[in-house]
Amino acid sequence: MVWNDAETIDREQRRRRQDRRLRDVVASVAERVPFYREAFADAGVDPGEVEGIDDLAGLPFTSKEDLREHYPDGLFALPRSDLNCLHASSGTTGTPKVVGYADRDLEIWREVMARSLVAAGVGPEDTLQNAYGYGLFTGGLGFHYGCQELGAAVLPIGGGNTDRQLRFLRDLGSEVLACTPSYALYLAEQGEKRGIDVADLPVSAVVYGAEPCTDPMRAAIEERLGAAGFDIYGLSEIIGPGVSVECEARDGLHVHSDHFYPEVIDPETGEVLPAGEEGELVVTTLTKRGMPVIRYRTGDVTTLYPDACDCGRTTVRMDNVTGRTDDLLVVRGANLYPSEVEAAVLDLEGVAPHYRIDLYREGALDEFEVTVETAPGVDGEALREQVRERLEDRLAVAPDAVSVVGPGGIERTETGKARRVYDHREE
Ligand code: DLL
Repeated sequence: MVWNDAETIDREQRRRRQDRRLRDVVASVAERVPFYREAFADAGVDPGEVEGIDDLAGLPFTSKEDLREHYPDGLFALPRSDLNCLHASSGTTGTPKVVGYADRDLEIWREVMARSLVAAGVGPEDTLQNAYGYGLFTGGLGFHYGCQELGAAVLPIGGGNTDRQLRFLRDLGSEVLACTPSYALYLAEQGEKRGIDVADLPVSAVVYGAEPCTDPMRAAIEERLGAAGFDIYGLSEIIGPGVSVECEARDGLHVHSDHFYPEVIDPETGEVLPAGEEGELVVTTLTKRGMPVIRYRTGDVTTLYPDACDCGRTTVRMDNVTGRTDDLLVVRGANLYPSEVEAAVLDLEGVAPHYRIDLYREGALDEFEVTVETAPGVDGEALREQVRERLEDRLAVAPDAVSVVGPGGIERTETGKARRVYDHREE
């Protein structure tokens, strides 16, 4: 099932659409946004000469810092009177990023979210328990709009309040749960603790996103909730949730590329990488009006696959995002991504899909500690040795300490995004 023809059209036809839309958006930001006018001039780009996607690589990037520098609304292409809604990032890692939506942008959001829900097998007859946070975060309202467009019933419960979540999952019998992967696992654990047979609930699909989900985490969600997991990706700067989503083949996320054009670049050189190579995802909004962005550097690491999918969609697919370029930790001079720790230990039998990394500074030296959690009934001491060996084997820098804690020993995140890294070095 697909929501609309734009997902299955011939690639050439889509390409012509993308070319036309790119010309329009470039002309529009050059006219309306001083930041882009200057950026194009600095890069020697004449907006009138941009004919289509083939010219994209010559356009300058937009970064997170650009948004922050022009806080709150310096990148808006429309006056506030023509906007319909504003969202913002939490600002926990610096100045918030504010984004603005025109009426037409909200229509696009509804459309891509309806497409995404249909890809995950959700239908108008279903009820979706929406456990993403409402408010400035785009997760709650993005899913809400998608359900309304599709005609599915949405329960706008929002994040947290686990007792109430479990109660409604049981009493309303919702077929779909939408939340972060870490919260899906937390709900499963809490349900089990309260003697609720979570796998027996009617939930048959979990649409998870907003943070990375490793394969072992996905397997745990699917097994414990007795449901299929569908990864959905997005970011506020582009639209919110609904940039890409897995279909029933669950073999990569289909990018809604008639609205959001993806490229993958080498984060060091900025060169565009060929399909199949991993790098930083860069996205251009082709149809947004309130705050279009050209070549936005997402910081997310992925790979693009243009080959056909069994589901019939002809849109390009991306790998699930397991890390960000700015996640890079430098420990005693060696480079380390948290996802490497994850990949090294989470597939060991007996390790639960929860871990944390702590970094301290002892004098001039960095100290690096990893804590993992055991599944119930596992001998922690024996596992600790296995974990240590794995990490020493696979990482560029060996941990100074490895700790193993029992089930529930690693703090869970009830609302918002899970945190894995605690860097105490600047404290
Ligand atoms: O997290 C939008 C969203 C809400 C997506 C609900 C999916 C579901 P932001 O708060 O702006 O927007 O955070 C965007 O979160 O750049 C990624 O680093 C990360 N992220 C989002 N989805 C995924 C995913 C929302 N499926 C940032 N897998 C992005 C991994 C994800 N990381």
